[in-house]
Amino acid sequence: MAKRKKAAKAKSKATAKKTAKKVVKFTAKKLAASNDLPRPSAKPWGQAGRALDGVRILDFTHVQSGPTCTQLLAYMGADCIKVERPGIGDITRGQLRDVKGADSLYFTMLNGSKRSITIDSKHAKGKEILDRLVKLCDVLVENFAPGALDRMGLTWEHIHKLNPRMIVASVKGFGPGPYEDCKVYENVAQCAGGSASTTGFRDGPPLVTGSQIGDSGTGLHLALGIVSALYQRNRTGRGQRVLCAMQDGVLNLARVKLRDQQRLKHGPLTEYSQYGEGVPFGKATPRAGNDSGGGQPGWILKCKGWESDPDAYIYFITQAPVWTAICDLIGKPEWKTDPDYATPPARLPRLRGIFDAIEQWTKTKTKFEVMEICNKQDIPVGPILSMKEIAEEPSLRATGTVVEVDHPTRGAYLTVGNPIKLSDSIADVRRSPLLGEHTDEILRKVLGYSDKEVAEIKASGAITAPEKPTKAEAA
Ligand code: CAO
Repeated sequence: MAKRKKAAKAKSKATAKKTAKKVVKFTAKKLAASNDLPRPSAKPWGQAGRALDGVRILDFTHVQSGPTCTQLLAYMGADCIKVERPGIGDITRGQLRDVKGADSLYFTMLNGSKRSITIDSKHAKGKEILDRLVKLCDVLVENFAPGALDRMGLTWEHIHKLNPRMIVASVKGFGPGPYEDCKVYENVAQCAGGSASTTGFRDGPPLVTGSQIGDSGTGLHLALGIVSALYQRNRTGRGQRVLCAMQDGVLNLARVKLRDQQRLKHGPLTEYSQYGEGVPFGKATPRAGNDSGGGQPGWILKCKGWESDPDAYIYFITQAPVWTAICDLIGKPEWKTDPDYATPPARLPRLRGIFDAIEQWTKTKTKFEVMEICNKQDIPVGPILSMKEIAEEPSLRATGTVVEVDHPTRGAYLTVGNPIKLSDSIADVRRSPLLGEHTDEILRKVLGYSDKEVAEIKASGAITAPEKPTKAEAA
């Protein structure tokens, strides 16, 4: 009797399972039909390929701004074909060289996960190969000086005619206007984008920042433009031009300073320490030293060891909700109720004295001790980490933000992996290519040239550097 009951129970369980499966199948099928949505992948997370698999990029970038953009897209899974001038390549291969004869870190850290083909874009046969690439790629990315791409014959009209789906993405120094023809490097953009005039100390000259907000910052903007254009192409079926001017990119990152420019019309900027020091404001947003950009006052303070270690400092934010905890920590419990210190507006004119008092405490601790103690109490602080400390930080290695890759001519080197983490698209950070390393492979496997055609191309001089004349020829 018990046996029969058990069998019946098992049968009904199996039928219920089958029905549930049917319902799920039916619903998914119906959904797919009605919304034209693909079914969710059944592959485990992180094993369903990468976000930009299938996107092919004709990468005409050089130096820093363009290469940062295409490296990110390559990390996201795009097949990035970097076109370089035969025999020379991206100029950064040889700049700031640390290992004789090997590609520099300048180059290797900006061109990971890409393939390299050498093509002389001004050679007739080279132009023919490029046209073929244009037809087979989704995006052309370039950051030549204004007009250089057109001079190669790769005008928007020409590209669009060959491949109406092609997205043409460019970094230029300036947008249309009086400076549109200018060549621009990082620090020029930092200055023209409003960053330098607002960086540094009030009594010193304008300063550029070590973060490459002009180059890498604009590369990031361009990457977003490209991905958006790819998304729109799904609807329209056609490509478009994407332009990011470095001046615009820097201004976008420095927008809080344009905010402050407008606030100046209505009175002093009370969170700037200049206000507490009684120094009048001029007509433009001033340099604010290490003042916190937002409404939570902060400053960089010395920590134990500052006399010999240039990085023994911490950024300390006196966030209002944790003010009482700060008072207790630094031995100033009376400030919790003193009307001169108890409220954020009362503290604003006294910030210098407040930070001096906090520093008396931070100087007795290492920056990591301050970090430990303050974070337990939710007080926001940030140690000033040196690049040595960052390179050696195990948690950054564990997340793939700092990656060690091997290289055939220079050996292992550190690079910055993908700072954007996608749970179903795991970045595959590979070493940068040698100059022209994939020329043969791309000619045959991507462009479909036969052995005979590849031989002709090689003989034409379109993919190889011109032979150096012998002494006799030169004479
Ligand atoms: N085959 C043949 N010629 C090639 C080639 C190839 N594969 N690749 C590049 N060239 C040629 C170009 O056609 C161009 O020649 P022409 O001027 O005769 O048309 C030339 O190489 C170099 O172009 P360029 O003017 O861009 O290079 P540059 O070193 O003089 O200037 C830079 C560099 C960065 C100032 C300029 O490219 C620029 O302003 N770019 C836009 C802004 C930018 O990205 N700046 C960031 C730089 S990183 O700090």
